[in-house]
Amino acid sequence: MNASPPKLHGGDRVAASLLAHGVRCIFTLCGGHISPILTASKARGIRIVDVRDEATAVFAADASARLSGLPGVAAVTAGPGITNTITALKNAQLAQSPLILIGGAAPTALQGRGALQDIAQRPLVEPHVKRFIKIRRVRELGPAVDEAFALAASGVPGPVFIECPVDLLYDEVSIRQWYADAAGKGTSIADRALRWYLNRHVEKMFADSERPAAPQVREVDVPRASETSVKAAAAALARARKPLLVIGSQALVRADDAAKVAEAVAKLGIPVYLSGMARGLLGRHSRLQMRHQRRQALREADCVLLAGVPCDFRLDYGKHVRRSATLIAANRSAKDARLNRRPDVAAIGDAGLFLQALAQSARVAPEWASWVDQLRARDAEREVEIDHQAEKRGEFVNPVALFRALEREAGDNAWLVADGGDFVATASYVMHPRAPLSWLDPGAFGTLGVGAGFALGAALCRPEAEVWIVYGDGACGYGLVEFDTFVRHGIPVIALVGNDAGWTQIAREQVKMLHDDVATVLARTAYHEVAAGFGAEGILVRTMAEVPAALARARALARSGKAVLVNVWLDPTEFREGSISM
Ligand SMILES: Cc1ncc(C[n+]2csc(CCOP(=O)(O)OP(=O)(O)O)c2C)c(N)n1
Ligand SMILES: [Mg+2]
Repeated sequence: MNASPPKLHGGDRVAASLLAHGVRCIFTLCGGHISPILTASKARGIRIVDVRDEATAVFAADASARLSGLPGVAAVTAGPGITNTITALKNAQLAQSPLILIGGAAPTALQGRGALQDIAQRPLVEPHVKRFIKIRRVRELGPAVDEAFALAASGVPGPVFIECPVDLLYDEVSIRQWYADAAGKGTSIADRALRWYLNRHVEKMFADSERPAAPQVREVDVPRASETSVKAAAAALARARKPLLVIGSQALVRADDAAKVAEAVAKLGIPVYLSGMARGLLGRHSRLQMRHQRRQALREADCVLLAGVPCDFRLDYGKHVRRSATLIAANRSAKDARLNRRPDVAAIGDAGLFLQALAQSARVAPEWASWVDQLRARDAEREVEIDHQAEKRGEFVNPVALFRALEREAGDNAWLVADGGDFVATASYVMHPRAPLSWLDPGAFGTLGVGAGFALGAALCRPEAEVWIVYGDGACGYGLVEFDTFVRHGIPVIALVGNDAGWTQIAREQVKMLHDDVATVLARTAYHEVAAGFGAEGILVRTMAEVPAALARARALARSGKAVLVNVWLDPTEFREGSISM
């Protein structure tokens, strides 16, 4: 006898669409509202990575989007599952990272009637996403995924939310039965009216759902800067004696293009500062890349090209660039290109593609060589100062020396996730990210707590990489529980915790200005033992002498598939003196 194939339930439809869009992994924390999506995805070979906090799931989807260029996917349950994601969603929005968050919701007929976990989700989520897609019919489930994928990565990338009520996800027979039971068998007029109403409601839910529409992978809309702007920028560069290039995360949203962007930058021959996700773009040894004294270089430059970098606090709202300099801003967002300062050339479009187009027409001017040398000399001077700072010895570990050691010890395939305050800022000056996209930080939102989720996303996108989380001891507290996730899923990340027993970046200014360290003091907590408690490996380091062996051991353990936490007791340092965090 030929049994007819089982009918696809709503969860199957979502899963089939995700698969068609190339999704290989979903980050989640379970809930009855989304169970059918998880089981159906698993049945189709999509890896389900279940974490211990919904924020982690979204941070992981964010990281996976940044590294693959394809939207990352997280699924969370209705109500508190969704409210727990808000910080991570906002972080992704400000970092312009394309991700898709699938959220459960109360049954369609019970929304607003006091159902479990039922809240008005749109007003909470809508401000943080490109679109809030509310599903009302089973037939809309697959097309909603198509729409979300096209939207998330188009234009200025960002998160998209799909709200899936639970009664659209389970199989039709059960749902019809559930509504029939709810309608009861009463004979009063009210009972009959309710039955009529619910019956009509169910018919609408399943209307036209017989044959699911085939998933459609739509073209992503990639904005390109006009030819006029490319020509104007090339002409401005040709006139410049001291041009400077600053490249930010947005220039790498087309992750697969990283090598082409790097080639274009090399061809342009302009000295360059890299920030955010662009930090490893040119590898460790490029002649053109400067790492220090950016503010001074910007003041001296007569032509500044900001590729995917807005004039926000990081450029002192545009004041770092000399008034008389020609400013070229390449940005997918017209608003960001003009933020706080009107550029002479606004190239509205993908900054990476703009650099590639510009490299074809621009020519390296011979006089730039001395400008590059001048900046390089200054960079080298700063490196010598850093060496001096690394030599200082105290009772415990000097963070500058620790990162000098990590720079030597870490593999060529090291990926660095930055989560913390001063400790991380020190790393950003001392470490040389190895490859394009090999440095992940939260971005403009400055969110503490991204570490575990980012590392999870990175480790799954780059299974061959050695993933380090550079953690402040304060920051590590948010996601320490995810060592449980790393162990259960065999994710071999290495957390390097800079344990200075405090929220030092805040304490530094607070004590100086307000003479009180209240709320900034932590203990030398045994974070390595916490990780060991979850089944990972924990290593305690208290002296500089122990550092090289500890780093080597951590790498070896990670290579054998283990997650590791290295808890390093730090000495106070003046390295970050004077930098403020407001
Ligand atoms: C979610 C969140 N809460 C608070 C802050 C404010 N903040 C910025 S840096 C910092 C201190 C970080 O301490 P730690 O991670 O230990 O790094 P340290 O500065 O001590 O090296 C704090 C609390 C923030 N950026 N994000
Ligand atoms: Mg600290």
